[in-house]
Amino acid sequence: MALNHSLTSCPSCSLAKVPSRTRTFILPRIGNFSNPLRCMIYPKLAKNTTARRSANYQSPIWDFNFVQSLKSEYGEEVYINRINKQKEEVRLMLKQTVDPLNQLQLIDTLQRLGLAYHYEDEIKRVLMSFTHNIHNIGMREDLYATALKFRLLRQHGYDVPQVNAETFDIFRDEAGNFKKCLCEDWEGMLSLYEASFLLEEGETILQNARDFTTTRLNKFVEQTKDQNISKLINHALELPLHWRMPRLETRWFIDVYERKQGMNPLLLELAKLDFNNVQITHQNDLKHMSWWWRNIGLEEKLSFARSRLIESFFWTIGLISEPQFSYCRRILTKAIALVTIIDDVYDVYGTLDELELFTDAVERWDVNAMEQLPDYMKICYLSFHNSINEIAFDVLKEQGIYIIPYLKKAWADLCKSFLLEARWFYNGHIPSLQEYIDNAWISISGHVILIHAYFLVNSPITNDALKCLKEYSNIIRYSSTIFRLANDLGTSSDELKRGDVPKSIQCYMHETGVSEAEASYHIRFLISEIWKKMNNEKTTNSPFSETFIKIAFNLFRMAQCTYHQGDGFGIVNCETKDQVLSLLIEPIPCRISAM
Ligand code: 0FV
Ligand code: MN
Ligand code: MN
Ligand code: MN
Ligand code: MN
Repeated sequence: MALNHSLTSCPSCSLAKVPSRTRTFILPRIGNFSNPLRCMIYPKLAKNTTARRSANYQSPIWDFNFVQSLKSEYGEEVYINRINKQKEEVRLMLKQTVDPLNQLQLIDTLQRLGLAYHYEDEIKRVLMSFTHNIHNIGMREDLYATALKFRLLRQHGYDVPQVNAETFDIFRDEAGNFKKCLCEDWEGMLSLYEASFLLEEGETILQNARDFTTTRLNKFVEQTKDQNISKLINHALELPLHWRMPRLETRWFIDVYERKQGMNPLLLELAKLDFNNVQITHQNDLKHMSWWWRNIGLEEKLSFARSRLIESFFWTIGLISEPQFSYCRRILTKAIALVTIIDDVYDVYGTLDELELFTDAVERWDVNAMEQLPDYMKICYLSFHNSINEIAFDVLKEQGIYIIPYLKKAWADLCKSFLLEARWFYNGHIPSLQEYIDNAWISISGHVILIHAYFLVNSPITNDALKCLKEYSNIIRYSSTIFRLANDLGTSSDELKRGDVPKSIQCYMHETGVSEAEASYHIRFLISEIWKKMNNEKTTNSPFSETFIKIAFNLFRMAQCTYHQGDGFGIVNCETKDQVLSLLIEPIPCRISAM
């Protein structure tokens, strides 16, 4: 079955007179990876004289001793007691708030302050009441309230229609345009802007809302003299809430909330204390993983490759930050750190002969297959093989489920896709964008991360979900594809310089003759189109748990966060460093008020 979806053409590229066949973007095809690539084992291994590429990656900036020395006072009993007491006060507040708009605002604030995970059931109950019309009286003409309600309901998986007497119709004129008189209501515009990013495919009213509010908010920012308002709007225009890494957004919002008029000091203090408390759990996870990384020794043995333990762990915070998911974070850190090393083996260091052998060994999942590998690959293979088998052992022991076939398939598909890229590189082949994406949505490793995550989030494992995992169902394909495209936007210029396959931008330029700027625009356009398909996955029946779906969404958010200003993963002295500091290293100063 092919998943062909014609998309509206990218405005930039249609201007550039791209032949019409290239305007149809086809998402990754199912079935590509069920036929194993034939592995040709070359008889001779590379000689010592092999010329190898180098990526000149920087050494890690966070050292083992520094990580082990992390300490925070916010785990002391006095803080924990305070959190527990305040948590219950807020629970009561949630129960006693009855005004619909206040309810919505409280939920939004709790989410943005990173506190919503304490109140999942309560929040569900309140939102459920908003699906009954009776509850909405009085809010219909308030753009801010209407858009906020729409966003929260969609965020929580309710399939609220875009066209509906109670949603946005009232704000549009007879011609269907949003009314000009809305423009002065910046809070309403901002609320509609954020809501519009939950649009699904074909929802033109929301697409119009997005274009309209983007233009108007940009104008508003130019004119306003209020620094605080500009700051809020600029932050939203830079990246919408729905696209942001949740934990970073929490850290940012706590500061914003502190300066907000009419803020609730109880919520503020709880947010800070809870942030600091969760940070301690993250620090412990990190210390644990830093021991593992040191013991496994790949940083020393494979010095050509990126050693990115902290950055890998930071990624897992982006995927799932709640304290109860330590085990999931730890295992995903292993997967990401190992993918990174293996990616460098394929992209930078290995010869084609060696890569064929390595791919064969992973497909066979057999330590005997190691014998043919050069020494540097032996250590890489065995540490990888042992680490992944250990994960499977834990799941077998704890849950009684044998997951090797799933893990093995995910890693073998990954290595086969790496190998295909290496072959393209050595043959000088420049694929079409479609041919490239059919492979590259796998080579970005999103499916590896998601498949591991599925078995680690403690939701019941079901046959339906297993089937979807095996077939790489839509949600896995979409989030991996946008992860890939975002990575290409941030990393391909360096990759090309060091020698690597052409990435999406270059494939598209080669195929259509457009400029680099136009090709980048087209790739951004594709990302936002696929994101609409992702949104649809949230509101359709899915065999996956909410937690798993959240991780799949966060995969893209993390990619956005990592690559929107370049290669935030490979390059160590960049924005990621400050983000690591603010989430993992520095607590939020907080003196607790009188008890
Ligand atoms: C991306 O690096 C990267 F590090 C990968 C695929 C490993 C997994 C990493 C994360 C989840 C952050 P690079 O740009 O070299 O990847 P490609 O696929 O372009 O070689
Ligand atoms: Mn690479
Ligand atoms: Mn690669
Ligand atoms: Mn890349
Ligand atoms: Mn839907």
